[in-house]
Amino acid sequence: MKRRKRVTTIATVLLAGILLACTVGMASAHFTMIFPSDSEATVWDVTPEDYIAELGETKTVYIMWGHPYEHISFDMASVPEVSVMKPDGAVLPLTAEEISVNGMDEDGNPGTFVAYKASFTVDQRGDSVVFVRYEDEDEKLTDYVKAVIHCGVEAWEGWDAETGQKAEIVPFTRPYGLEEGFVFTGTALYDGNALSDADVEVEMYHTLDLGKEVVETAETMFPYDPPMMFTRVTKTNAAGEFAYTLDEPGIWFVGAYGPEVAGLTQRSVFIIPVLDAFPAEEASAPASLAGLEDLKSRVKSLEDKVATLKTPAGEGLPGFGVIAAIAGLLIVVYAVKRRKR
Ligand SMILES: [Cu+2]
Repeated sequence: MKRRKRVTTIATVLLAGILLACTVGMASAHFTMIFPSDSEATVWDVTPEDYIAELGETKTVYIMWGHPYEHISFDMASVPEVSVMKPDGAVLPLTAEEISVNGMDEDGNPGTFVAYKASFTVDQRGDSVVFVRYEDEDEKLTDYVKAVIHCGVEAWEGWDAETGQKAEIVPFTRPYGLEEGFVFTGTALYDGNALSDADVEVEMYHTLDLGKEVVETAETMFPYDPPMMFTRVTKTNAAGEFAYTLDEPGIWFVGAYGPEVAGLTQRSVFIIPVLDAFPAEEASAPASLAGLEDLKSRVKSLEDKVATLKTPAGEGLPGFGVIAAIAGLLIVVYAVKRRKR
């Protein structure tokens, strides 16, 4: 018995050591980011509105490689293949041009990183699907990434298009007009077939300052496993379907891990911009609630006053004090009702 316990303890210590070694330097997941930002200088200030285009507008998408949640950047190790599928289904290959973007490396040092950009003109109303294939030998990943650029009132055509990539997420949920707290659902495909029982990682993008702050908070609050807050995980069912609640406004990444081919894991990624709650919640709500409580307590004290003023039975008409108190009570009740509306 004793010996068995000792063996178990040694095994536990060894396992803990191995786990720790794995965790160091491996924080959240790598993702290929497709950001249709306003300019090269403001590439990181991407908003959900950047995924909206006007007819005739030239959109430039910036393609970066890194950990979106922590705002950690890595050089892109190969040239990404970039294309756009127009609302009518026509596919246009785009030219990827190398750029360098400012960022922060794994160790928290500022630096510049190899990234790419590509442009196209939005010449049809509807949804243009930008799709990218990027191979990273170091990370042993091939990413097949999609982002939707929407154009036109009620022109909700094309967002669920299949581009025919080797690995691909096809959404059930229209990926725009989504608010924080909405659920995103889709199917992961590999070679055109359902990718069943696959890990799906879900991660939100942060700007540099916000990323640093939120990572620090997570490390303080969840020291036993901070990355569990950076990268959320769900799975696909037998039909390749998955669902996840996107609970904060911002740019989200959803990636389904497919099979390994020649040592590289084939992953499909979908990028989803999420808006603030609409309509905006009233900031004054707590204040008016406090006011309501105050009125309630005043009603209560007036009720008490009326009770004490009440004349004993058979002693004639109630006095002036009672009438004044009742009148006061009615005014307060009226005020409360108005506030409640
Ligand atoms: Cu990573």
